Amino acid sequence: MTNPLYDTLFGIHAGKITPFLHLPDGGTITHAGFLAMAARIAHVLTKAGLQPGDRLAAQVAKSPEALALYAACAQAGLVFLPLNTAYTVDELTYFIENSGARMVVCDGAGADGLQPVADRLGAQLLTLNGDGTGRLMDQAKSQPDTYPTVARGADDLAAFLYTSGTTGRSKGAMLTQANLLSNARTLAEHWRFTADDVLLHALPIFHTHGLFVATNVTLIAGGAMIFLPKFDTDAMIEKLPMATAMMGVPTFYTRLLDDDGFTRNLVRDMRLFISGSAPLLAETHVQFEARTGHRILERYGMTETNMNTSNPYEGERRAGTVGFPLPGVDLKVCDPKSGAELPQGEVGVIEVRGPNVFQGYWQMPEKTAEELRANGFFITGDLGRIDDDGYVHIVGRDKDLIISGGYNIYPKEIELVLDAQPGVLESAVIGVPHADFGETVLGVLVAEPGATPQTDAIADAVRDKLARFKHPRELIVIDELPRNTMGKVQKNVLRDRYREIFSTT
Ligand code: MCA
Ligand code: AMP
Repeated sequence: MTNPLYDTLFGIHAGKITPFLHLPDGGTITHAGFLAMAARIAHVLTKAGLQPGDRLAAQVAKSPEALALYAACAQAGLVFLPLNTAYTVDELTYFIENSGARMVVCDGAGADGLQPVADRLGAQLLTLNGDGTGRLMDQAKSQPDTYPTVARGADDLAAFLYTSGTTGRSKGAMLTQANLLSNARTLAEHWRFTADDVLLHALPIFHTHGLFVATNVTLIAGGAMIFLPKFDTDAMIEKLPMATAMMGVPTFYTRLLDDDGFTRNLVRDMRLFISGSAPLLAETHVQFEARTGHRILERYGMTETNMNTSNPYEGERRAGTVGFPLPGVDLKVCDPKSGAELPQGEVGVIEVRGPNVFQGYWQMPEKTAEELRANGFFITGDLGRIDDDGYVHIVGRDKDLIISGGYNIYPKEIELVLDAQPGVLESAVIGVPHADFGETVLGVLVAEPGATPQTDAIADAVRDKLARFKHPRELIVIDELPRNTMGKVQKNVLRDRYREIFSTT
């Protein structure tokens, strides 16, 4: 194979006129049509001077063209760097600079803000709008429908996904072709995906879940996707009868269950519902089965590792657990301090090793060494235990992380912004339960002596700097933060104190 990722996921569909993408308006794009679109884009990228191994950063709305940009990067041997559409210019500047991206593709609406950044950092900029218009596709129109696939090896980098850290600095997780392909193969087989499957795809395509899990699994199996621009309960209810499988974050499931129009009859032809990215409440699992007769299959993964564990396809899908390590993945539960493996049943930090595990953080050898052991085990920072039957339970986190509607939010990043605001002595950002998003963000502030922090002005400052989903839903000023004898802020005390603050929303 000249380029395992492209050949295995995309090239195998050459000449097929079977539907690949079903669009909201009822139109379809065939496999062959999709590959032609990708080839035209790949020509544009190559003619722009991009070389194999160069990074291409994309902050674009979900569309067939956006997905074809991923395929084009694979075909042209580029490293694809997808970015959350909610990121602000401040956040994007860091990603572009840190990755050394040579090209940025963004929505036309964001181009004015990003052009000076791209110019300063020596990156080219093209636009791609949610409706498929923009400079990228204008240039692609006149390009040939086939492209000579650039030779790449399985160990070459295929993608960078940025993930925040406990220090507040985002890190570029480097994923190779082999990382992505091994997981795609394993999952397609484990979940029994075939060319007959039609996956209802409503996830964003800038994260592992929507891009690598949902899309790569469908591609490797030769199936099709109903490609919705975003999650919308009515659209899901309309399209579910045409689907055989769905993947979603827990919020998808709770929102569907909240709608009376979501009935057993709608899902009569479905064979599989998968949940991940955040804990699925056992209660949701039970309610879903009662409503639909389907038991949701929960799995567990990370940006750095793709998927690590899954409940079984056949056999008991156990609520409140993430199932068993996937074939080829070694998983152990270790003492957080010593790193020693703990006896089965005890709670500790989950470590994983396998062909799915990333290569490290881009240009951050120290960070990589802190989390990726020399023996190949990655320290996930998730706290878990393995029960008597071998099911893995995630019971908490050793890392300071909030997961809101499936998006990861690192409190440190927000605290750094809050701490810099006038009148703020210090801050603590915590996750509190939220009916829709699972968890949401609460900012707790302590005033400088004699000062009164202006929470509205502070909220404005946060808005300029950080993506919307990271904004504290509320800012509270208190006299002092609870601390332990070592002086460390006791976030668990704050979480307990405010756990019901959004209980009615
Ligand atoms: C949108 N908003 C959010 C979120 N999403 N705020 C907090 N958390 C969120 N997740 C903001 C909106 O900008 C909006 O702001 C307000 O909240 C309400 O928006 P709403 O219309 O209700 O939201 P939505 O647009 O319907 O989106 C909610 C969503 C979406 C459908 C749950 O967030 C989503 O698709 N999440 C999936 C994330 C995902 O793919 N994660 C996988 C990561 P305003 O108030 O200004 O209107 S990969 C991963 O974690 C690993 C590898 C794994 O295991 O999969
Ligand atoms: P990310 O860094 O965005 O890839 O998010 C990965 C994190 O999401 C993991 O480290 C877990 O904390 C969490 N996660 C993913 N899947 C699950 C799940 N099924 N149950 C609980 N947490 C999960």
